[in-house]
Amino acid sequence: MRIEEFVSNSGPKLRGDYSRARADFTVDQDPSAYTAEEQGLWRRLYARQMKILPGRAAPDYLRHLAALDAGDAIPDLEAVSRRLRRATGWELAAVPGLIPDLAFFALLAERRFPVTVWLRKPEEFDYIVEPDIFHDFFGHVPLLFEPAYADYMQAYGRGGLKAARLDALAMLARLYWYTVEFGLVRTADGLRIFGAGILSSGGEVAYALESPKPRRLAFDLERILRTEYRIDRFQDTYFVIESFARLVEDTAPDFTPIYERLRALPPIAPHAVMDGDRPVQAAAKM
Ligand code: HBI
Ligand code: FE
Repeated sequence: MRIEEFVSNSGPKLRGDYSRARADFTVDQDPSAYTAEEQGLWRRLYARQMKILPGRAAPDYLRHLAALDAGDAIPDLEAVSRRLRRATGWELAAVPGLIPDLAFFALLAERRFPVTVWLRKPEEFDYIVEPDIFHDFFGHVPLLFEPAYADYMQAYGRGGLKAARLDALAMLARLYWYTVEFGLVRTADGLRIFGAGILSSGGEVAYALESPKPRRLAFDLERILRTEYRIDRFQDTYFVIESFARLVEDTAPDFTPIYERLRALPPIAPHAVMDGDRPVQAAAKM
């Protein structure tokens, strides 16, 4: 989709500046353009998460986050890209905000992760609907340094381009939602968070692991492809993977026949209980 077309179709909902975007929707980040207020807000967001993530976030995530040393200032995306290229061959692509599905998938398929350049307003400290640089960077970037996760993200981008041709994007988007955004992983010490939507949230971190309300189900590809989600509240259901390597394996088959089969079945509501669901014991916190 052309930039002008995307901006006029999406109208006043888009809050980024698309006027300087290239045809692939990327822009240049100016790391010196953030105000002192924005730098302060970044530090407060970062510090809040660091109080709650130890013992709850996936160990791989915490290790890569610490190595990024991004707690003091909004990161320079070019500088991080240089390190990321050496680690897993990924790079970061600055974007003005939400971009069209196909542009998003095309970047992932090239191992380029889109990171929004703007930061939320102070009144959005606790909750923001659209991804900003805090969600995109803090939530998503650390695990791009993890080889198996990095491969999963590229496969997702390729799968997105294919799903678009097969008219199956609604199904595939659920996989992204329940893994990349809201996924949990089982470790020897108990459940841990790897989904960026949880990792960058002040409230959902403890809820996802410790609340008795949501269901926590073992990863099941076809169940996920059918499960609807809500974008404006804590999740009713989380899915738990065994490892990133297993996630790559479990999503490696051609989805074409799966889409065909699932198309005939009704979607599953976010809170529904189904025959065959395998609940995962929420581990006691140590
Ligand atoms: N654009 N900047 C940005 N970030 C996203 O996460 C994003 C997007 N455009 C589309 C999109 N996500 C969805 O298509 C996927 O989550 C399925
Ligand atoms: Fe995200």
